[in-house]
Amino acid sequence: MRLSRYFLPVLKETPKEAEIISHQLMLRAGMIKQQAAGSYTWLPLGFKVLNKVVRIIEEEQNRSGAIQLLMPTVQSADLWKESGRYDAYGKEMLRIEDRHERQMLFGPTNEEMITDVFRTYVRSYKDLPLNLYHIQWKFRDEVRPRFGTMRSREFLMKDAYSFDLDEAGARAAFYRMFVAYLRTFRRMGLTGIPMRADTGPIGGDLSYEFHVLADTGESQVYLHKDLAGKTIPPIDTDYRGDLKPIFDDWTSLFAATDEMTDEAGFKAAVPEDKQLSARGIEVGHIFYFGTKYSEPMKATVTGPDGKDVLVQMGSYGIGPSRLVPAIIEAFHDEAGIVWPVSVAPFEAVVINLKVGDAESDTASIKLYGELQAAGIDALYDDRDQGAGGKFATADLIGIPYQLIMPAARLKEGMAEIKHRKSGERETLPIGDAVKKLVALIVPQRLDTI
Ligand code: P5A
Repeated sequence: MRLSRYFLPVLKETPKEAEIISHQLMLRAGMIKQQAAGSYTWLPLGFKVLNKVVRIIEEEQNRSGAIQLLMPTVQSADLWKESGRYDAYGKEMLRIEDRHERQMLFGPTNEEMITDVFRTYVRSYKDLPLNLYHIQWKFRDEVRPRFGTMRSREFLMKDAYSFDLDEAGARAAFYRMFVAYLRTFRRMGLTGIPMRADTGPIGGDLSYEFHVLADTGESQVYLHKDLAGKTIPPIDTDYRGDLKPIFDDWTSLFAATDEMTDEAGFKAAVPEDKQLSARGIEVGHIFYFGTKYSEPMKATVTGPDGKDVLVQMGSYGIGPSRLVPAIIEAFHDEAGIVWPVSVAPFEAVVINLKVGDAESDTASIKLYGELQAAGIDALYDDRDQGAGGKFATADLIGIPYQLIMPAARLKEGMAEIKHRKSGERETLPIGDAVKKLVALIVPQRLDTI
């Protein structure tokens, strides 16, 4: 992408309405624009990051055996009356009436609709286990939408739904998704810490929220220190085998939100030198709720003995549009965002310091082309403006590597690579720059952990 032809409305000033750093930086870096309370346009740079987050989620969901489909945003109230949640959901649900005066709603979640899909097609236990997911916009009329896309009214969710014959099968599905979540967050450079949590309006008795630690987090969380940097054991690429040991290992260490414990309970459970009381951002939430929906909606399969049994269900949510600011909360400095390579809007930027100078233009365009040919997601800053502004933009929008050729260096056949994270600059022959960047970038894509 040539920056002179891109749409990147960066702001010089920090907007006053933004209280937390991620919201400030998303506005300043031209990633989002507010349209109404809790509703945002994803501008090109923001949309590019959102898509990278979504892609990682898809890869890990697919790898775990979940199958992607797409359900509508607007739902019929009838399904929700069947499950009994139409009245129970309250004011968070945006209720709509169509021209025929039929009651509709903008979906806050999809347990009812997926149960309807399931009961329409699945008849036999032989079709189980099944896990279906989609990535679709949701609407919740939050009392306090705030912090930009962190808590918005319209937001993107990955929601998966598992169907099993019995509780043992449902638990195995739960463990599979649990491990997929650990891996998903790790691939974004984060440690997603599972916490016992309240099930709220989704229901059931088993649920874990995944939190990323950040000072600006909305939740108070209490955890065993060792969870913060815990490793995830390698698994079979297709998730065969028993994943309960990984679940047990991660959940044996204390971690809970303040909905589930208080300071006293926490201090009784964890040795003093291992206590970590912190703020957390909830980036995912997984539930096992058995027959809560299959029973009222009559979703059954024929079991091995020929008798009908209610299907056992769980649901598993991740908020991609919340993850983007959560990642920024974790990775930024005074100059701006410091994206991990795996979700960076561009992996490298070629900064032409002398646009219009034949030598500089030729060298920059050549390097930009070579980076693209090598599969690097590259940006070319070909704007006719001063070096200071170019460096400031590259730092602000957080591109992990900047490739620059100051005029004096160019004459010697040399270029510089600036590492956004450390600030380190290294000088190398222009001919080695692309190879060097590929060697730096490719392992950090984390697509094979
Ligand atoms: C699980 C999937 C559910 O809705 N039903 C389907 C279950 N869970 S949840 O915890 O209510 O939401 C799942 C994740 O969605 C994100 N999220 C939000 N993101 C931005 N703004 C919001 N207002 C918002 N509400 C929920 C969170 O990441 C949450 O973990």
